[in-house]
Amino acid sequence: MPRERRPGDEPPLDEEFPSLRVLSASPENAEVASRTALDGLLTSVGTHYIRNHYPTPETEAEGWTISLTGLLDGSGETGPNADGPVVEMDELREDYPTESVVHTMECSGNGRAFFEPDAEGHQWTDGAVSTAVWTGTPVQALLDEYDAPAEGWVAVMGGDAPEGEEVFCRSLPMGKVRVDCVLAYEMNGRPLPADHGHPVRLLVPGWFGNNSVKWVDRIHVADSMPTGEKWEGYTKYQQLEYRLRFDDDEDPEELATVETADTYEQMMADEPRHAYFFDQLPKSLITAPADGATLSADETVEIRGLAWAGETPVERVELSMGVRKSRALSSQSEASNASDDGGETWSDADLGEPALGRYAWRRFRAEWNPEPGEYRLLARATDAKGRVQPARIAEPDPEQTGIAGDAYPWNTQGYGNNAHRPLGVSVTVGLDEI
Ligand SMILES: Nc1nc2c(c(=O)[nH]1)N[C@H]1C(S)=C(S)[C@@H](COP(=O)(O)O)O[C@H]1N2
Ligand SMILES: [Mo]
Repeated sequence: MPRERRPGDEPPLDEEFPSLRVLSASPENAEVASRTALDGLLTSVGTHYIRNHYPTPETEAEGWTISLTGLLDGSGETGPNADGPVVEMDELREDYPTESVVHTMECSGNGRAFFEPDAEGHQWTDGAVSTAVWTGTPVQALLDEYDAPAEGWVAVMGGDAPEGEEVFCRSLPMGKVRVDCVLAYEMNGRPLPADHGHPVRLLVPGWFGNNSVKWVDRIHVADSMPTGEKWEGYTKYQQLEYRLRFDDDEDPEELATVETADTYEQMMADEPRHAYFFDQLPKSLITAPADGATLSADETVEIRGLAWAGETPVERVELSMGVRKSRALSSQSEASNASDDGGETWSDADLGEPALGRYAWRRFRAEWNPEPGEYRLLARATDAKGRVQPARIAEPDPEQTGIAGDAYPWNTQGYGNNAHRPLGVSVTVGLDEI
């Protein structure tokens, strides 16, 4: 049964999840330790990354309820103390339709470790991304049952904050929620494990993990996001965290309506404000060969990996095999100009079918017959909107608020890094023969 894992508990987090690299044992934060473990379309429950702001709470499905407040069931919009109808877990499972969605979930802090200078927060590298099958009740069905308005915001709250701490509350536009969001009570066909939100979590397909609230105990519907003094204790994780910010001292404006809320894309096109991390950005990972591998020069090498872009289909993955040292280079004169770190020439990889739906990553692969040498392999994804992974992270520059000059904007909290260069792998092919 789900339980609270207290510091000093046995087994420790790293023994319970040997495929994960633990960044903090309490609250539980752990990323997939090796890309080899991601080399497939689905991630097992024990390999899925975990990201918590507070320790995993002790919860039971029996007796768990979700309160519905705000513009539901004909009641008016109210504040944090509003009363409303409650839905029990049994009702959610039995009285509503059931839907499953395969979702590649990435933490918006994934890749923070590559920011220079450092960005504050856990130093996730490349393993805060995973893909699972999530099953539950479409939120739309619940909204209809309780006569929710057609527009506005749905604020979803987690039951994990200890007394006096900020509630993990996320606001989602009604449009998104009605289309595809699910109140999930199963992960990969089994009841939700404690660390992933037992007994029920919100699942926001294609959007960054921070939107998928775990341990949901309240849903509040209103014309605007919960903001301002009235909602003290509920605004931090929407208004201060998970937004693109360039200066810690600056208080971002509380952009409360659907019209005024920035998404990262609107911001790129528009005047810079403080985009919320909603939809995921295009990104790719080479999962084979492994970083640091030594390969035989006599065999064809299969390069494999995964690419995702949130709600948008991935349309193309390109590979670059940079030559750092090769037989050709070493036998040439110095005039032949040193090595190439990758990124100078690109060729298309073969894309796998989007077999698990539009919110799941796609596989890519390519065959490669290198001569002996040392190489740096890079992958770069492009999506159907024409968004391409940039090469690197920019220097801190408050003027650069979007992707420009092939660089991702440095930001104080280190969110959303989808630059391809830090994610490359280095391999040696038949070194002895050089
Ligand atoms: N209630 C609650 N929900 C939460 C969080 C949290 O700390 N509390 N973390 C969020 C973040 S930042 C991410 S990336 C995902 C991670 O989900 P997972 O632990 O199942 O991988 O959960 C989200 N939902
Ligand atoms: Mo996250």
